[in-house]
Amino acid sequence: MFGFGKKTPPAGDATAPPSRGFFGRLREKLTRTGGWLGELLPGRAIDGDLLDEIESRLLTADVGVDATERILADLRRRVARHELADRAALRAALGTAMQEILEPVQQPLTVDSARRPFVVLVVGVNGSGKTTTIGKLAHRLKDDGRTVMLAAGDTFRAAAVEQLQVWGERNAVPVIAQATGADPAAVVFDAMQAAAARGIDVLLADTAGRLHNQGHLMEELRKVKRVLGRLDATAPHEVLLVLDGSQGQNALAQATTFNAALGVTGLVLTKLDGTAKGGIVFAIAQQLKIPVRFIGIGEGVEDFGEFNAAEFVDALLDGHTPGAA
Ligand SMILES: Nc1nc2c(ncn2[C@@H]2O[C@H](COP(=O)(O)OP(=O)(O)O)[C@@H](O)[C@H]2O)c(=O)[nH]1
Ligand SMILES: [Mg+2]
Repeated sequence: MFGFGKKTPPAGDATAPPSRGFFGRLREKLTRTGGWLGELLPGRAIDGDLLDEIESRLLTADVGVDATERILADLRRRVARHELADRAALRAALGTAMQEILEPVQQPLTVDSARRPFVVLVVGVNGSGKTTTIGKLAHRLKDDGRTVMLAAGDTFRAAAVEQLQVWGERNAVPVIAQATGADPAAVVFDAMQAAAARGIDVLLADTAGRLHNQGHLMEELRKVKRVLGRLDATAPHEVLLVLDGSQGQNALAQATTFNAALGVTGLVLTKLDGTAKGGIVFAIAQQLKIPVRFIGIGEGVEDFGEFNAAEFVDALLDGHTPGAA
């Protein structure tokens, strides 16, 4: 087993200069200048009122009732005992409580080199960012020295195939596609055979996110999954669900549905840039406990990285320095 993660910079704190790279971009894009705490804390007494404000902040960001309760329970006890005397102490305690929820789902996707091709079936509703995620992931895998092939399993819309082909050209990776309306299971089956014949390391299979109704979609995706298993009983090796993080509680509902139908093994949360609902990551971690593999914070290949609990919490709480990258 080999991870293909880049070395992530160490998690910073509010006083450290903003680091470049993905963590810097994350800070810049995840929340406004100053972060969640910067907007609340200056000059405030650390008391029950402040905790109430933090609570509504968490709920508004769609952290969810359970995760919010869990984060605040210990803080309330400690504030009542005057253990958290200053901003730094509160910041540290809050950060720790938030990280404890996310750490269990910080599990990077590892490509098992014994499986060739290693098959990633990418699923999710229309517009969640599946095709974009495949493009970003293909770029990342290639950077890591792996050979990649894409399968255009979204045969419902002509534009979907073209969009995948653009990503294929951009990354110089082959795309296996058929005409609009073709059986997605057949497309993905052919792609897996082609990938095996060419000794490709990783096959990324795109799928439709909307059919005539949800029942049809789940049926079709189950068929795709089954057909892959005929070529290699262990395939697909990852069922990667892409969720639009700006959808808040809706994303959580989608995760529940897809997981019940397909057995999701990993999540990607996209569009965490420019949303106040990024707290949904906590609700998902608390309730579903499915590994969060990657997050998307924009449309470009550089706006994509492995999920890291400490970095995510730091970026949310502290924000960034204006003008720094
Ligand atoms: N801001 C932002 N836009 C994204 C992100 N990921 C995808 N998108 C955009 O969301 C739209 C839908 O993405 P697409 O990959 O076509 O979704 P699909 O229908 O699930 O394949 C496109 O315009 C993407 O550029 C992200 O992380 N941030
Ligand atoms: Mg698509």
